[in-house]
Amino acid sequence: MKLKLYHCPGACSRVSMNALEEAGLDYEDQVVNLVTGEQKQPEYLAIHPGGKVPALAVDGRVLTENAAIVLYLHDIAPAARLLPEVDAPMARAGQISDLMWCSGTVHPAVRQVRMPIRYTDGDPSGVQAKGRETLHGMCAQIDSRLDGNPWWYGEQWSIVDVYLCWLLTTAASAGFPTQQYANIPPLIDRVQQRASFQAAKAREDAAAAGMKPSR
Ligand SMILES: N[C@@H](CCC(=O)N[C@@H](CS)C(=O)NCC(=O)O)C(=O)O
Repeated sequence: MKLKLYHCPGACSRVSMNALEEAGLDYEDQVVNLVTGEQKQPEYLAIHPGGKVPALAVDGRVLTENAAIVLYLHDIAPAARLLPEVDAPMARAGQISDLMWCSGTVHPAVRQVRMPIRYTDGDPSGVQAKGRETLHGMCAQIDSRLDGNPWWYGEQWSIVDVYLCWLLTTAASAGFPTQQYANIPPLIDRVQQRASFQAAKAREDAAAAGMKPSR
């Protein structure tokens, strides 16, 4: 099986890359430079018509959306336990719900805080303030779930922790005060100390070194 991940260093494609590393799968990676707008060029739109990263090509067939990619990787490499082993349909649906919450609910709130200008033609400050309010509610939810638990699923690391780490560090890079929540910085540390995170980060750094500067 030939796997190729289209990604951009620092972007949410890190979640899929971390999953590939955790699963120990062999894959090629190709940078799509979001700064120069490569994602909107015809070459990339032919791969992913939505013009976003990540995209995972599997023997030439393309899968998009982090949630779908990590569920697929979990299915083809179950021993890696990207998600805790469950057999009840409700528990499996709960895991899908968690991944969809990260991608469909938390990620847009983070984007609203980081890039409010994408949501309005006018003054973005009100849009950003609303985004911050929304994100505070989500951080409170994450913080309370982590109370007394090292990971989202209690004692077991999962790709959901990696997703949360990416979301929360991205929010923090836009000045959002994630450190106000007692259980969030320790989660970020734990995720970042894991070998698969470090391998993904090293691969991103190597890819970034070869990227053309922004226009
Ligand atoms: N729901 C998608 C979100 C993908 C997404 O928004 N990717 C961003 C990077 S974090 C992107 O490619 N942005 C480029 C653009 O919007 O032009 C997923 O989880 O895969």
